[in-house]
Amino acid sequence: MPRTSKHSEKNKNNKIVQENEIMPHITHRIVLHLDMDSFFASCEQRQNPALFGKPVAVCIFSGRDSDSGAISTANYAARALGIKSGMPIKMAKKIAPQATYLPANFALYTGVSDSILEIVKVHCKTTQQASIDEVYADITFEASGDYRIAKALAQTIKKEVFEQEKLTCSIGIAPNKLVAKIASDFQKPDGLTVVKPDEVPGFLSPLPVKKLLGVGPKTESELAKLGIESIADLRKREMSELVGLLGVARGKWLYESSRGTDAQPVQQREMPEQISRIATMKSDTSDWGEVAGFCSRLAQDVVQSARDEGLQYRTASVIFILANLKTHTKSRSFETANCDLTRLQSVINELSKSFFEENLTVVCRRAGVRISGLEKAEKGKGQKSLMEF
Ligand code: TTP
Ligand code: MG
Repeated sequence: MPRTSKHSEKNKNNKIVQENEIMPHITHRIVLHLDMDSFFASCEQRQNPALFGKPVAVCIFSGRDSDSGAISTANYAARALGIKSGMPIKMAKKIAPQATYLPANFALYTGVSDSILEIVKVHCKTTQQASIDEVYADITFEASGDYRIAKALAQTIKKEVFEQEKLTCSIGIAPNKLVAKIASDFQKPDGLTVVKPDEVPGFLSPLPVKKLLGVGPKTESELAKLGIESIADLRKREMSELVGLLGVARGKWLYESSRGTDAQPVQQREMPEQISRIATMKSDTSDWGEVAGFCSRLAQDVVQSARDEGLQYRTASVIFILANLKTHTKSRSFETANCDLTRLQSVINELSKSFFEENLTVVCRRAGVRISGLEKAEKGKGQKSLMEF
């Protein structure tokens, strides 16, 4: 049987992973997770105060026709009308024709994201940016292991974010990243939720399993078939049962997660060497224009990922996987790094055209885009190129 007594769970949650030599009395970590509220939509509202109180949705237009694409995010007034991230723009407009629909302005969001990270860094030595609008900080030292000091620190950060950026965020504080992230989402918007080590089981128990990282709609419905709906339900199951259902890695992860156990340290992710997207085309083709168009759409995703990570590229490559499964790659490097989508798309055009002119008989089945020679966008310098959206 899995260990479910409160005592054993508390011991697990209190487990210290990084030795703390300076403050040996600290027996557990304190992790802060900050997540901006309806981030893109809030940035837009801030730029145009007339939108305050009204439903606003930010759209990523695919360009196929005037309304094709998906909702990136919606403010809370638009969410109350039923608009959600990922919903087709056309569907959202049917549900809520009165809402304001705006195109995404990534340069604006990236700039704000940088400023938020700077505010957190002023107060916390160890930070990890997890996405464009969320950051973790290990505040064990800053709070001297005391949750009251941790809470005051979070209040200071929230105040500074609001004063400097005129935006609200939600913060979670807990003994690890897993629980801190769930806590930041617990009282959105403008929330602050503190979960002390002995409160972890009680905090998690009533929540639906989808709150755990890695539980998407598919896993959620598989678990529901077994009568597992809440995290408390999940905790009653043997590890072997979860491993049988979800495989070793995910089964173990869920078993540990349901107990609020997460040993991952807060650390700045290492810079990736490359970012790429490869996909299969609807039908095989020898038409360079078709391949280039396909890759140009993938390029939007590649550039977005790079921007989310605050990265710029020096080298752009197009990958052609032929019907005979042979792979060919064509690349071009630049003197300067930037994160310009137009530059990437024009290279894709040139490289695709020259590849098909040099290889008249090839038939392409899959194609992709890769950026490499990545470097951090420097503030000021890098910002300029990020603006070139
Ligand atoms: P989230 O933090 O997931 O969402 P949010 O900040 O809009 O709202 P919440 O108050 O619930 O935190 O994502 C941050 C930004 O990432 C969001 O503003 C827009 C973008 N995003 C997408 O473009 N597509 C998506 O499907 C999601 C979930 C987010
Ligand atoms: Mg957010």
